[in-house]
Amino acid sequence: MRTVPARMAKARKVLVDSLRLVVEGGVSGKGLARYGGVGGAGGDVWLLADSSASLRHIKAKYPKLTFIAEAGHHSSFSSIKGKKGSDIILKVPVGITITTNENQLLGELYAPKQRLRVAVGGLGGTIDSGFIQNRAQQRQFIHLSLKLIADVGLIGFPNAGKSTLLSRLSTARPRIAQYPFTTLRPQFGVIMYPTYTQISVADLPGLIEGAHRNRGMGHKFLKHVQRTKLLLFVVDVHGFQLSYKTPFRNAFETVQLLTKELELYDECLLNKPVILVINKLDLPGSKARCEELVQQLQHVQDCFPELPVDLRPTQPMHFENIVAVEALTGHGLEDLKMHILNAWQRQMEQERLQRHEAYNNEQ
Ligand SMILES: Nc1nc2c(ncn2[C@@H]2O[C@H](COP(=O)(O)OP(=O)(O)OP(=O)(O)O)[C@@H](O)[C@H]2O)c(=O)[nH]1
Ligand SMILES: [Mg+2]
Repeated sequence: MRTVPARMAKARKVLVDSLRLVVEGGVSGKGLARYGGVGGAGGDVWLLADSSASLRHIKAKYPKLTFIAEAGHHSSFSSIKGKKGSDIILKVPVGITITTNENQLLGELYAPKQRLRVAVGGLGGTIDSGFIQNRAQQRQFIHLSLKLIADVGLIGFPNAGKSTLLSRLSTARPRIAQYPFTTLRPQFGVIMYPTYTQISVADLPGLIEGAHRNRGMGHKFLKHVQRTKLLLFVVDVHGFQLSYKTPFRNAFETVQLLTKELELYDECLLNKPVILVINKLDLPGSKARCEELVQQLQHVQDCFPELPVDLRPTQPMHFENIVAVEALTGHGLEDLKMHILNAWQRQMEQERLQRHEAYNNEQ
């Protein structure tokens, strides 16, 4: 079995969830002055969302990560209007956000077959441009960043039982083991309800204390949280210790540390509804610990000042529900599923109202 640092290093390596590309439209063709012929425009570069594509594959297939579309054809006697250069259509995974080098948003591809033009070819040489070849209109660096699209995000320190929970709630079958960092990349599952509602869940592993200082896998996976409607904090009622070199954190401290990591990553995440899942209730001594945790959370304003400053978020998290479970045996999960459904429905309704309000304001 690999050591914790070796597993973390592997996790960093196996995952390709962002890429930087150079994209450039093709040069245009020359016009033909004598006959007023127009040169063909240069080809464009497009990104096309496709479920079978992956960033890892793009990186392997095009190591230079440079995409220059074909030049437009010159105008000639036989072809007065030069042909447009071929476009490049690069298949990218669904859920990609595209930004410029200056971090300006160019677009997002949420669904298969959505496309975005990221570089435009030069305009064909005409009388206005003196029939010359025009350079591509754009050559730019673009960043592709993959964000999963899931309704629910599982957040918790290693070993808390996220994968066990995911495998119990959904059809996903992630690896489960006794050591931290078993899961090295986000895992997906879907909860099926008898009413045919389906709610997708993503296990976002690798968060540890100090992730904001880039410890462990840092905040690498937290970007996926941004698109979820609901978060589940999963904590081991018996607390967590990464290794003998790091301090032991009890369940209450774990909750605060998770809140703090979210807050440091993006304060907007704190506006999402969060359900607290207290796990491993089957182990001896759990009941008393669980009651203590619930007490502490109910009187969080009293317990808060006692926490060391470096464990304390600005504000304690307000939980929609607190649910105690045994992910291993499945005990408590039916309750949890209902809470997830209710919170998800409330959130959907709220988003619908917000869209409605925004629409009305625009009119
Ligand atoms: N006793 C008990 N053990 C549990 C429970 N849930 C999970 N475990 C055990 O806890 C260990 C870690 O579980 P995982 O589901 O792999 O935890 P994880 O949060 O996915 O961990 P990482 O992938 O390393 O981040 C495994 O040995 C599980 O069998 C539970 O409800 N009770
Ligand atoms: Mg796991």
